[in-house]
Amino acid sequence: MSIIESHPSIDDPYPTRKCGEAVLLYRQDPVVYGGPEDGPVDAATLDSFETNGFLNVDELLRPDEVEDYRAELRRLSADPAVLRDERAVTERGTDEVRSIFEVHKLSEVFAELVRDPRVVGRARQILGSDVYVHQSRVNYKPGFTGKDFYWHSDFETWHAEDGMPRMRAVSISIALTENFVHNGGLMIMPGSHKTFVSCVGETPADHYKESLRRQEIGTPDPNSLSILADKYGIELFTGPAGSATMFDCNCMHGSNGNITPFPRSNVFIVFNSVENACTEPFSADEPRPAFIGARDFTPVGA
Ligand code: 6CS
Ligand code: FE
Repeated sequence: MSIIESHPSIDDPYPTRKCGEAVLLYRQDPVVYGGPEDGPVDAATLDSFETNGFLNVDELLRPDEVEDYRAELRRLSADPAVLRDERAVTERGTDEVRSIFEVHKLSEVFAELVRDPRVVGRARQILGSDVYVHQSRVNYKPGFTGKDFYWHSDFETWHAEDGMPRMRAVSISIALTENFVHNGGLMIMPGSHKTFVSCVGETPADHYKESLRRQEIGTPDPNSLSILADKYGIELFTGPAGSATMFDCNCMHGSNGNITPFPRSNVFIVFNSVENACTEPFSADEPRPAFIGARDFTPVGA
């Protein structure tokens, strides 16, 4: 019987990768910090976000706008300078582009999307403050070879490796291609954002070089996942290009691989409250590079 060396404390209510046994902990942070008067999200949708940890927008971007972003996606993935950059991550075993990080700095088109009130307005409303971009990426999930993203809580990684203190960050995933039931769409366990799964293991040096292709350390054990799935269920998000899902940093989520001919590409932007700026990693020797976990906390729109 392993002794649990770590337990929640005043300075770290979310210990993880500290001991040899998984532990399920209660969330100790609010989910929604703002109100219906603070932005485009109505009261019922805010209530649903508080309960489930996510909200969907059927048509966040108009079809003509989607075309602009898809053209930018193609431009970036065909630019040799981008492909040589460490911010371009290929799929394991092939040289297919899996993700390109920091797209809001690499591309003025995506920089504009970050500042769009339909996007940042929702994030400010939910987080109840000014926000900065903790991370942005495009995920290509190409047809035939697109690999999975195993179950994980983003917050677990951002807390352990980027030094994000509390749960006051939201992600938005905007579909740039149709998300069908069969081409590896986003799955979330509704309500799982209220349980923090403390993971076993220790963060290896330069963990991101491996975890961005396939994450193992920082992913929950099968028993914890079974408990969460039995308690919360699993929701799979489908929708046309231009639709979006905004979700809490601690939702348990993942997506399957894509063996269909139809790519499942999205742009993914993480907003963190300026009142929750990252400090030192809670469970890693070094913070990850700034292109993955931003160290510039300048509010969007400042
Ligand atoms: O490690 C991270 O920060 C990234 N990994 C995943 C699978 N989701 C969140 C984030 O993009
Ligand atoms: Fe994730």
